[in-house]
Amino acid sequence: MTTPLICRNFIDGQWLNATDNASLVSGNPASKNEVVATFPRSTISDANAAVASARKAYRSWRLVPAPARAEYIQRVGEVLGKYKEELALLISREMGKPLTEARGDVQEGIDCAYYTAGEGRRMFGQTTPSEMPNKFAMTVRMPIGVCALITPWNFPVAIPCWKAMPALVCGNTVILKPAEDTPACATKLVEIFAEAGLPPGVINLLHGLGEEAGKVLVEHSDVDLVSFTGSSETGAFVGATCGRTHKRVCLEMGGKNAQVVMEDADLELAVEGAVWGAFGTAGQRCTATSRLILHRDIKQKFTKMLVERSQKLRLGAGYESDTEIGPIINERQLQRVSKYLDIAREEGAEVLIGGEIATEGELKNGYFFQPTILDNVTPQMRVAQEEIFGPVVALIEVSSFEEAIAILNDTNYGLSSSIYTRDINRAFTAMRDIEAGITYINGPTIGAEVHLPFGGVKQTGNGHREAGSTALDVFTEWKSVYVDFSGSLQRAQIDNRE
Ligand code: UN1
Repeated sequence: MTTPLICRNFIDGQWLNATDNASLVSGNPASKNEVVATFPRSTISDANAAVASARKAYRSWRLVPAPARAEYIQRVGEVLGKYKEELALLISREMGKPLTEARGDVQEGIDCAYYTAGEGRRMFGQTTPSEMPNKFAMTVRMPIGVCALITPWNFPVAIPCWKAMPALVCGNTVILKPAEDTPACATKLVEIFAEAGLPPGVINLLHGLGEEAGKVLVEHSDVDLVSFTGSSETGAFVGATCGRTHKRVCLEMGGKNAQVVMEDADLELAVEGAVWGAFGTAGQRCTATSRLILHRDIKQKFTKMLVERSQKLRLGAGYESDTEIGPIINERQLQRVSKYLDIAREEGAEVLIGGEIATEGELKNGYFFQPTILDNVTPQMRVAQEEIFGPVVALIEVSSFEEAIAILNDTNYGLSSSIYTRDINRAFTAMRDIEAGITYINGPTIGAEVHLPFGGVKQTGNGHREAGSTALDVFTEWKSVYVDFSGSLQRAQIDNRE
């Protein structure tokens, strides 16, 4: 056990406690009694101060040339690289994921920095002919203003990076409100932004509870945009509030991602993909595989191979070298996963392996859930429809490709998807017919890269895509500019006709 870290808010370049000094604690999910950090329980006045700081900084930041703003982000990438190992260890301790995955989380932030820095010298608009003589027409991207970024605990570095970096390169200022479970990761990340030399107020950090600090930001009249990743329930509140207050809003919510395995698939590869997709990060990814749609001809063989592989997975603290599956983030989530197992049993699913909270040896000190495979699941069962966010995967048998795609699509969500097949025609049909923001062919449902759009259809999101060049569409608005150099009044739609 180490001494708890003391985290503070970062407002206008100052590290501050909450105005009334109230604080909260974050823990180590692999060791229930260990406090990792204390952090401010921000009040309304802290939130107001963060918004005022971002508003003030916006006046000058928007005028810094985009390539110069991008150079700050480039430096954030370099500084992140310097602290990669330290930050990965902290992620493992506070969030729980195995070190290799934690390093990937930081690397995703670094990749995002370098990719986004490049956008500072692109951010292309268009020039287009005018319908009038001696008139010039073009489009330019404009920053939006003050952006509140509300981020989850499962990717405590990558997700704040892929929101903050494009927001900043586009000329906005930001207030990061990180999840209550991972305040130390967010603090270290913002320290890194500060070390890279960002001017005061350009990035602010506001800790606290979602229903307090987060809610103030979402309702605040001086916040122009909210970018939220998290549960569908909170997303509905964020979306409705932003609708009422006319804010720009980008929502990234749940998934019920499926991997299809056809009868012609490379089964070894498909099993490997399923294990990683379903149990990586203990299933706590929006992109996690929570349904395996299996062709009946291979189902028995595939299931046997999957069970054998999954039984060998080693659970443990993320920072222990042989750990493959880390803990669930907290007691509430652990109970939620457990409750879904009760539901699965009531609905008639068969638990092939797992199904219980793991308590052997050291595991009882943390929030561990056994990797779980549910068989005999029918498409309409709750465990086949609702996001569980744990190491639980449901097996669904199908008799044809068409049935597989129909079942894959039959959910309210549409984030990630995957199909294993060697048939090129099926692969292309799947690419066309699957309703999801991301489709993998012969790869698992997880593994998105930062330079491609990230997001989903249906109730997963509200039509935006983060990452890639599409992040610019979230964090800018278009302005159409007309320059008339004719020296006379030229009326569009009227004076261009005889
Ligand atoms: C998430 O699950 O919230 O594709 C993000 C992946 C990661 C990002 C996941 N690169 O699984």
